Amino acid sequence: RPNDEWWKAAVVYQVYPRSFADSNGDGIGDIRGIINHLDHLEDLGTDVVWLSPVYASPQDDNGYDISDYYAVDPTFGTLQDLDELIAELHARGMKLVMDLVVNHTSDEHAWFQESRASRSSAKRDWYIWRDPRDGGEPNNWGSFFSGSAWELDQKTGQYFLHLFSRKQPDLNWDNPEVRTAVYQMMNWWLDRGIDGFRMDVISFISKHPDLPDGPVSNSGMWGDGIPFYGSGPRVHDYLQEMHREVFSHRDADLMTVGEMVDATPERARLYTDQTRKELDMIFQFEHVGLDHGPGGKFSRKRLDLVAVKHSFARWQEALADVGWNSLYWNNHDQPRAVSRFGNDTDYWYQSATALATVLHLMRGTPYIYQGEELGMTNMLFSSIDDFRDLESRNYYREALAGSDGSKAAELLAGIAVGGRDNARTPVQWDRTPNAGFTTGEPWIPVNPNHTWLNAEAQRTDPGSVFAWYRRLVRFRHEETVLIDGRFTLLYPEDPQLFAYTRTNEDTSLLVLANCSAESVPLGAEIETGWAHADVLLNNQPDANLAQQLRPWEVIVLRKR
Ligand code: TEU
Ligand code: CA
Repeated sequence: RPNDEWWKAAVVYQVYPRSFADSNGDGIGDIRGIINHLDHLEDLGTDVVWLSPVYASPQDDNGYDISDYYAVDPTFGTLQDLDELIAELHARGMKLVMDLVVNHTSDEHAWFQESRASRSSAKRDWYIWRDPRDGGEPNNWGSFFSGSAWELDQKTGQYFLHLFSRKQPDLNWDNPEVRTAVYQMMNWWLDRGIDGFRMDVISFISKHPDLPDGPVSNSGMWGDGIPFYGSGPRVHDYLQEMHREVFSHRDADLMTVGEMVDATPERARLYTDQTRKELDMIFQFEHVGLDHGPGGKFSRKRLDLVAVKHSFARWQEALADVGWNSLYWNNHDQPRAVSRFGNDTDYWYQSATALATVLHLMRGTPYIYQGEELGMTNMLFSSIDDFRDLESRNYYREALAGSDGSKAAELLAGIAVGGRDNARTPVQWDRTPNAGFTTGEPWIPVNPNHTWLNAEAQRTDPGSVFAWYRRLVRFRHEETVLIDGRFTLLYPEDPQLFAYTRTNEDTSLLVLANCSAESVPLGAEIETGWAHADVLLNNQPDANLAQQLRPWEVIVLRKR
């Protein structure tokens, strides 16, 4: 019987294929490009690769709009390339987790084509169709990508629901045929040898049957439907059914992680309690929302470290005895951590390593997003034409419409800091003109700092961000206290220090990070209590507890 909780000692590396490595010069990353860079992933110590979607797709949302779940998009390669990737990863002791995007499909999926063909279509009920209300949208829900969440189909006179773009119609999970078709597809992929799924917005699959209007905030005109589809009425039934139909009879080391925008610690306990047989872990959004301003992700406010610490501590405690956390700063939807939470100018190395450390040594499975292990930074996009992401472009268009244009610069500045394209600039492999990403024209600009910030420069440098991540990954593999140790937050109200202990019967770790650009004195209790402890990690030479923690200094100590 395999160790069914192996993923507690694992580190996951996310590949966003479009931006990882291009093997054929068309400017878009592809599966062959990933195969060519497996040494990098292996050197890091990666246990699991999470691959963002490579399925057939019109690429309206870079593959999160799937038109055929059983095919690889020619942009990324072929099914044979994918089989080769699976085999190569397995040969190196790594696993492959695929993205599962089943809250919605592409509007170009055959299911939707059939569904929209007529009101009497056998697949009409596979999607969420409603008659107009007072000649307009069936309810007030807004889409995540601006505008209404409803689109009128002229031919049949009904609206279909799309929580994301109008090219991403929502599936109707209340229809059992839909669920059977999804489970069949999942089984097909697991039979092909993949090791699990990252489930896109999976907590949105069960909508309140009445689809009531949602609350409208003062900043927007559309209502928020999350109260009626975030962890909706039947979501646990569906996940338990999925477990029975897909996972329960498999005797392999699989893992599942569900993306949940609406997650709370209480909900997370239900989703990840192993006895309930739903998911292994979830992605929650609390810590990445703390710098959102009143107008949302594109209007940011100053980050309050105390709030970040309290948030993490709450999740650590809530999932201490039941369930499990996933730990992340970054993914393909979030700005770069070192620019957002750290200091990418004066303390780039120090803050990248300090942030990595406080995250990785908590209880949970750490996720590294491509380029994070190099300390890649946000891109200073200066023109709306440089943005590729439909979320940013739609937001800009909608916010600018009706205004006299004077808001343009302010809007652009908000998108430049908060937009998803920050995470999507090409991985910086070397210092050559396109950073070794492509020999052609990259689909999105390469960050000019690749001349000094790149994998080639870091791979052999023991003082690099990459080397630091490698140490953290090894630590996760070797230290059981990271898995079973109790978490205790220290100095909870301190606005600069992020400090905590992890303790089990054998050992105690102290993580001390100065998350600021000023020096911080340490209390006497640390100096006396930990004076004889071993220094396991320190991102600056000569740790000295009697003195101050230098800007963005992190120290990890062990007592037995
Ligand atoms: O994202 C879900 C989601 O709601 C957000 O995090 C989203 O990225 C957006 O920025 C909200 O403002 C998932 C995927 O990770 C994302 O890439 C997709 O665009 C989205 O679902 C639709 O499939
Ligand atoms: Ca390519």
